[in-house]
Amino acid sequence: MSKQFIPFNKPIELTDVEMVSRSNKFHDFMKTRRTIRDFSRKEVPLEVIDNCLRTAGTAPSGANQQPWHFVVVRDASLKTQIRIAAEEEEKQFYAGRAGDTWLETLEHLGTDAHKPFLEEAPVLIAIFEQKYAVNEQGDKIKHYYAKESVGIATGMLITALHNVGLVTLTHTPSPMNFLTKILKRPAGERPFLLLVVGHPAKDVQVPHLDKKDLPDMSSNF
Ligand code: IYR
Repeated sequence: MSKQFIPFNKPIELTDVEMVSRSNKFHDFMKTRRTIRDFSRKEVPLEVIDNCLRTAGTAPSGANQQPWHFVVVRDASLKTQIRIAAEEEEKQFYAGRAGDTWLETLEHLGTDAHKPFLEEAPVLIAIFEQKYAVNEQGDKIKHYYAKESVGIATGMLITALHNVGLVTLTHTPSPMNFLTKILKRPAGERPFLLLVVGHPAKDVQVPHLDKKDLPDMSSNF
């Protein structure tokens, strides 16, 4: 593809004071995001999910290859199939495959192999990383920094969903190959994670967690 450049119109122009205020407000809002493991069955408009996916699709990616695919699952029988397959993997995970150290590290979250949210939540978004694309001649086109790119897009998706008051669970049953089979995805794609999306169940509780303070996660020179 030949090089083509167009003018960049800076979308927002703030003073330093306005930037401080806006960054504080955004942080105050983002720190209210919590991972939720108990969902209500209340539906979510598809248009909202589509718009949040459009936001995810604005993410930067290696060579702008956009190496992601999002499968939105609302169909009850597909959700049941996913729950059955995920719980099968999770049973083995919690019965020993994880190893004692991993299970001890997880203990404070109170998770187990039981995953009712996979049927109860109105929307599951299976996120796939495209390791390569296949062109019309059938050649494989390698994607660069695919994992980093799909990770960034997923973070933006989680942020977009939080912005409309929905809650999410980043679920990573391991291994996740069953998603490729159930959702009939092509060979160049690997399941990246399963995002559970909806409204929280009534009176849901969350673990009391601390986030790192700035000095514990950043430094200045
Ligand atoms: N995938 C399992 C285990 C699990 C692993 C991590 I790392 C977590 O932060 C939470 C759970 C499960 O979903 O239960």
